[in-house]
Amino acid sequence: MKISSTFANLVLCAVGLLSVAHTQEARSLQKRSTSLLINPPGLPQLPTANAAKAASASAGLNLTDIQGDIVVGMTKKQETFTFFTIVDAPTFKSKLRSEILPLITNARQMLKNETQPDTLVNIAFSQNGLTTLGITDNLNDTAFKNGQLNNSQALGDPVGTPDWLPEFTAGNIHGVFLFASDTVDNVNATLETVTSALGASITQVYSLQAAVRPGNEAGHEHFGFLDGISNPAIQGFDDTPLPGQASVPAGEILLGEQNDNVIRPDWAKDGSFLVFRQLQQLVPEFNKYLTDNPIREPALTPEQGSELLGARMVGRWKSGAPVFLSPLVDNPALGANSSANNDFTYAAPNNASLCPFSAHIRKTRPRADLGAESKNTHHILRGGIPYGPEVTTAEASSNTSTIERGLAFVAYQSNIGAGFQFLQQTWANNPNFFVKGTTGFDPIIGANHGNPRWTEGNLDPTIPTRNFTIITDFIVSRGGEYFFSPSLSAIANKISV
Ligand code: N7H
Repeated sequence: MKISSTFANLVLCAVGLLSVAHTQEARSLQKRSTSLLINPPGLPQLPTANAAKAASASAGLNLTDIQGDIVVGMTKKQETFTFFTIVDAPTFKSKLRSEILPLITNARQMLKNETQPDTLVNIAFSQNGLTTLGITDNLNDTAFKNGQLNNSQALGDPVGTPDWLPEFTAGNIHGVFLFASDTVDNVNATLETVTSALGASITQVYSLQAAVRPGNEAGHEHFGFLDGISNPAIQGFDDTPLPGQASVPAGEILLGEQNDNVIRPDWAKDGSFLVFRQLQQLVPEFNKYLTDNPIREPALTPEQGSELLGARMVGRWKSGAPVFLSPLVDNPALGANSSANNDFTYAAPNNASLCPFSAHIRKTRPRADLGAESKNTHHILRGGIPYGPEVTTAEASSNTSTIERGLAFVAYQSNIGAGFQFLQQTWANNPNFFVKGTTGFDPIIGANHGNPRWTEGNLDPTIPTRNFTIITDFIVSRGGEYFFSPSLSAIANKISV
């Protein structure tokens, strides 16, 4: 990235940041004693505030300038996404600066309960939104510039996007607020504060309320699998990755940092592209498919054979234990152990008998299949959360979804083409990846425009060439948008002026 910051900009930025950080921390210091994040066994923890401070000081990363949601992962308890249109740009800018910016939560605040706010508030803008605000600089990301609707065919969504919500096809989403807390009341109160501060300068297009699943399912997505285990550690933020965790240069996630080699405007530094997708999950239909197609391993009952098929589709058991390390049955102790549950590479024996080439986690991060992890430049930081209620008994017994539920999918990266788009299009949807002719689609997220998907890749270890044809998409894209989550100084010095 080529940066041409002037001294004046830097001073403005520093002054803006200091006052913002002080206002936020003064507010939150009076408040919180418990975390607004969940911490289920098996998921990586955030670095301590001191460790992150030391790491960021040596890397020159300004954690008070980076929006907090970028670093926290899939651990929010309650979260609402509020999509909006800007109808009065001058008023919006002025309110953004005076009323909203002091509420925006930065990365450093998230590292201690005492510095966390009542409700995390983050904001991100679509290309349409930046254009509406009069920002003409090119962020140099084609996917962002064109918007997600234009990308829908390449992503494998059905032709004409019949499943997309009309709110995502109307073309008037300019931005999104993320509100996250431990209670719905906090989220709603902050949503109210923000929307009344912005008044008639925006109209709300759509809100999606999401929440951690109840009881022992906390941290598990709706199919039942522990989610958020394998997120990369950002160098300069978390310098002590867990065994098997990818450690990525900050520039893979944040614009303008090391390894972001694209030319950007200087104000874009330390922002990140936020991919949002509302991914509906057909849970009873998924379960029925597993019941109907068990792996007939002599040592297993048919129920266990169905569980094994699901685990091999994902690459992990519901507990989070990887099939590569626990090939035949689940191992909950391994799943709950974050020092061990990501400690594998698919190397030696590098074949698909332990973990299929088509498994979701092998498709989206092939580890040693590509050689050293440093050869993989396609990392994303996932920050999604489940939405919708639990499966009802009527749905379970009829094998049919009647209520919508799924994953509010969020991914951060510095380059959508190398991140989310690449994982979806070039790996998950590509039947020839990793082994030409015998791997098939990612059975979880692979998309074929609503047409049947075939998958093999040694999904059934007892019959390695068994070909599975999946007629139903267990994940249905309801649409989404590409956003840019700017640094706090960019909001202060560019977006709100
Ligand atoms: Fe995926 N699932 O429940 O099956 N994902 N995912 N994902 N995903 C992962 O490691 C799931 C989606 C990645 O480093 C796990 O956190 C579901 C999209 C990546 O080894 C589980 C949906 C994309 C990884 C799921 C969904 C990705 C990953 C294992 C949609 C990108 C890390 C737990 C409803 C295009 C791979 C974990 C690694 C892991 C599920 C979507 C990418 C259980 C249900 C759209 C990079």
